[in-house]
Amino acid sequence: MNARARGFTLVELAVGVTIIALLVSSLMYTISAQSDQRAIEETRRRLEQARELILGYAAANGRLPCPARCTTWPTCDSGTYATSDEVRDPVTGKCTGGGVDDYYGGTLSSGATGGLLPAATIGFAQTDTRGYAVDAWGNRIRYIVAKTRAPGTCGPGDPPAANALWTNATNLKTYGMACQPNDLLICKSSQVTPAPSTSPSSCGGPSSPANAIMTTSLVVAIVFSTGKNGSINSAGTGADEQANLDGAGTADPIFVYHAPQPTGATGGEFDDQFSWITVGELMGRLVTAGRLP
Ligand SMILES: [Ca+2]
Ligand SMILES: [Ca+2]
Repeated sequence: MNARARGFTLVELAVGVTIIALLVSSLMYTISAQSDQRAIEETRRRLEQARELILGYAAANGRLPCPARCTTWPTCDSGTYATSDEVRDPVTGKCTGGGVDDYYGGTLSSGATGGLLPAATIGFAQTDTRGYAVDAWGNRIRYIVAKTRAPGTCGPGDPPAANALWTNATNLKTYGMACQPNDLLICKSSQVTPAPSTSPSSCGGPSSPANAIMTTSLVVAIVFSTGKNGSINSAGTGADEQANLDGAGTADPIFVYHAPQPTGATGGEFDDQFSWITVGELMGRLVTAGRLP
């Protein structure tokens, strides 16, 4: 009996093992890609649901909710804000909070307020153990709400810019449907010349194609997920993602949204997912609910 007849040679075994390894890794890759895609779709669904719940809350209460906040990351189990209720001054209607900070929730440099989706206030079901709304990766969903009006848009009796408008039912009713917001910018890229700026408020870049998706006069609220690469206080490492969670002391109301892209693309890796509410949608819902005019 020669060697060949007794079984496989080492070379044959190696080829066999390599083929099996390739099959397994391609299967694993497919499963992982499918699982990523499912999480992206689930997060998209949660953001849409959050948008609907916010609009439903507005219809019932005549105003937008304020963000929830947290002072003790990552648990949020102590401190002033240990729940996912909105944080709001009941007298002025202002969304209250500390300094210029969008990690934990606070005032952005425009006066708009960033923070976490107020899950308890709007009745959002997918939460972590502390009751905060989360995306499909378990990261807390962010919520930003405009504060003031574009000068003169409310017509006669234009309220002072310092007053809360979108989170104050009385002011919204008094000043009415012509009011336009003046805080939140959604841009296509952070990597343009001139750069996006809050003063004057502009997404910068060339005029054509414009770098703005939504200008300050259109958006009253933004809900977003920091995506798979997000963490407790980071939207990711890409420059465009970092525009969405600038961080303690530097938070500005400029946001960037576009299709996902890998590391190395202009603007860096990007996987944040967005949803927003325009002033037209809000006013339409308030009219339908009999809150306005
Ligand atoms: Ca991200
Ligand atoms: Ca920003």
